[in-house]
Amino acid sequence: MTLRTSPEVGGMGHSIKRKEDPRFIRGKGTYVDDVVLPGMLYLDIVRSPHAHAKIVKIDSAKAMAVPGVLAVITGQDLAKYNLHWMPTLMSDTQMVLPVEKVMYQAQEVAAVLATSRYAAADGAAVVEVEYDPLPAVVDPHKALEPGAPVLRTDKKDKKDNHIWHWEWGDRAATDRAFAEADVTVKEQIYIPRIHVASIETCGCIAHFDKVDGKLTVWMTTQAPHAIRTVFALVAGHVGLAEHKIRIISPDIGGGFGGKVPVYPGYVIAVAASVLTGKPVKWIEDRMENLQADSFARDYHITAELAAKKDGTLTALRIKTLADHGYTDAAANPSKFPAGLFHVCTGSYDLKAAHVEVDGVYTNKPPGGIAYRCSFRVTEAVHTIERMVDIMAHQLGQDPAEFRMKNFIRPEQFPYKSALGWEYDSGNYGGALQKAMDGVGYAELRREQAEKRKRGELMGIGISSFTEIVGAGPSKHFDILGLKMFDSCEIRIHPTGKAIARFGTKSQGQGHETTYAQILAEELGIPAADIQVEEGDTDTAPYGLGTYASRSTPVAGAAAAVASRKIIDKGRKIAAHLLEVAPEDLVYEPGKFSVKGSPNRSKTIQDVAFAAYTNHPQGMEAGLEAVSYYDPPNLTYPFGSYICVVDIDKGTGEVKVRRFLAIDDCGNIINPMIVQGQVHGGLTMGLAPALFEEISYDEFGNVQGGSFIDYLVPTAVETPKWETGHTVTPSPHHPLGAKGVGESATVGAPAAIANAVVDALWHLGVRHVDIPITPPKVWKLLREKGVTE
Ligand code: MCN
Ligand code: CUN
Repeated sequence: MTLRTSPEVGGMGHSIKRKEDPRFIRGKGTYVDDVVLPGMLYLDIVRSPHAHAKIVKIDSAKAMAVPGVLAVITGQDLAKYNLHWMPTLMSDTQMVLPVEKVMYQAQEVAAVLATSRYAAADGAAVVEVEYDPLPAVVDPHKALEPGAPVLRTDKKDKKDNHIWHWEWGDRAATDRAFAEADVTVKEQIYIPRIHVASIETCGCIAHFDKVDGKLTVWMTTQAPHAIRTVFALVAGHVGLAEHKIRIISPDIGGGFGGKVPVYPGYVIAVAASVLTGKPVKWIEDRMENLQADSFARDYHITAELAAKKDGTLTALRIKTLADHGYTDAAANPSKFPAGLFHVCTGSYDLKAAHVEVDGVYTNKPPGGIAYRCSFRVTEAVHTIERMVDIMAHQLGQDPAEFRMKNFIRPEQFPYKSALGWEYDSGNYGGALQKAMDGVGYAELRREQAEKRKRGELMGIGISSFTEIVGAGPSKHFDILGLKMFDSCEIRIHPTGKAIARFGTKSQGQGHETTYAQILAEELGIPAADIQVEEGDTDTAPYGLGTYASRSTPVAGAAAAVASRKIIDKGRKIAAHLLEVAPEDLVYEPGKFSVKGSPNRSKTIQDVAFAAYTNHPQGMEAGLEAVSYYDPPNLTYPFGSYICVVDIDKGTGEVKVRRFLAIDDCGNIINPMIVQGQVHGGLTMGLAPALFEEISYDEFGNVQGGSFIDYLVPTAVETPKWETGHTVTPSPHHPLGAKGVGESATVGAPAAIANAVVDALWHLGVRHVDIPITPPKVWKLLREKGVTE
């Protein structure tokens, strides 16, 4: 049997010759798409051309006549097992396959099961579906108007398209502060719908073994344990109990938040495997991935900021419409339907703030997942950084000085924000100063003034963001009731080598390296002697997975705590070997020695051997520990980014000339990995700032559903990133570390947008919505009377 790589399923052509790769073991691939099992069947999915339509009839006859096609699965088939609907992570409901109507273009309508990928595709092409189109609701504002068609007719008592209202903060105090303010600014900000475009699309191989009654699913998931539990809860009634489900998440080719939800394809593959007893593979192609998987952002924001004459900020007021598509499938902690959006006071000492968000149904794919953003933090950062910039310009003050004046000062930490967060540590002025020195801020401003005289358009944009990552303290954070702790289990073998397993799941962040480093530092065992494993629910301890940059803040802390448990036991064993009291020993990584006689010592390897060969009587043998770490607080990484742009008056093109990112993620475990995370994150921040958007026409037809018009930046469009850091440790994390995986994506778009507006402010431009494309800028320039 040949390897099935993406090109043959219409993927983006990343055909790596993995047959020669020694890691590739038949049936145990490194990527989900590599898993090849004997007798494997393939799924292809029939998708709706309509955004909203009744399904009148599905005719499978022609498809069944295609050689190799075994079955056409419809919603009616799943309904027999009550599997046609499933819960979303936000306790809403979504269709696996529709019975009555479809709710967005490219929604799954039926699935074709066949003996080859080709036969499945040929079958899917000839399934005949008769639709009765219904009016599509595309604009979330219109969705809320009286008389708008009610979309969720499956919900008996639902009379409108409003999902939830959520608000936070002191409304009265905020209103008062606005009434008393000398200056206020107000802006409409739209943060468009975008899509994670990870290298590998989503997919799985589900294998139900009829002999032992066990289901194994190789799956592109960022949260294997949570998925196992969800599967058990959803399919328990058809006999899938949790101990009979094994989720394996191998290399998944990038996650970025898009591989947190459960997609219908997974469920159909599982159902098909349970029914046939054969392994069933489902891998989406690129267009399916872009058009039908969960999206991010899509926030329509009205923001207001108040200040005193001297430029002291006083209050923030925000109202937001959140377009969730046809179901609220956000991957947010249960308590927070708008995620952590209420970190929107950012890096500034604002005394009053109030934020409201309303979730709305429309005829679009479900969401919103985060896309390299800790639960709506990108939206929050973009809003506050744009607003602060507008206020600074409005007051005629330098945006850097203005920020310096309004930052939360280092001595104010731990700082309680007006919206209730307790920021653990920060030095915002330090990071901004370092960025300003690094780019030569004063000189750039001089250059800008000169260029402006000559009519050239150059802008300097700043983003001094505060992130909030590491969910989370279990008293506030859960997903579907599962508390958001995370875990590390360490076993030291008799010869002093170790295996450590985690509840998280790397998608390219290098956990194998950085976790081994943490353990090596704590235990004094060389990193090369430590095997790090994640992503197999049969072996790894339970954890909530990798997203929201929580691995270092939570599982990284668990690694330190579990190591320290090992050391505690090791100390007793060493004391026994050295015939002294445990208190008489001093520990340095890898070695216990007697106080005052450093020559009398035992290494961690001596201790490990003794734990199995010569442990003290009365003590349990072995050297193992596990930690389920519940962080006392989130971590608040931050940074200051400065972007310099030149705008071409003829074409409207924005050229990022320089971009300097100063990040602070507390103590750094691995500088190279952190730099890599920042580089990747910056490119993923550039993308929505200048290129990426998924929009819909009035009928709900997706625009931007392929790489022809969903513009992912390549190396050509990406500037040379300059990076640096400051170090402000987290006071509550055992290693003083904060997360960093999303900082750059969160912080970068505002720096770019601010730079563009900075270049155009003197022309009367106050705000430009991202993506800031050449046609948008060209049109704006012409409106302002600028010609070449
Ligand atoms: N790190 C470090 N020192 C610190 C903080 C982090 O050395 N003070 C290292 C960590 O040990 C880890 C990496 O940096 O190896 C990222 O750590 P962390 O910030 O804890 O984030 P996670 O590991 O939880 O990764 C999640 C984050 C998210 S949510 C998205 S989205 C994203 C991101 O990581 N998706 C990615 N970066 C990605 N990078 C790749 N290659 N692929 C993805 O899908
Ligand atoms: Cu926010 S996208 Mo990441 O959390 O997987």
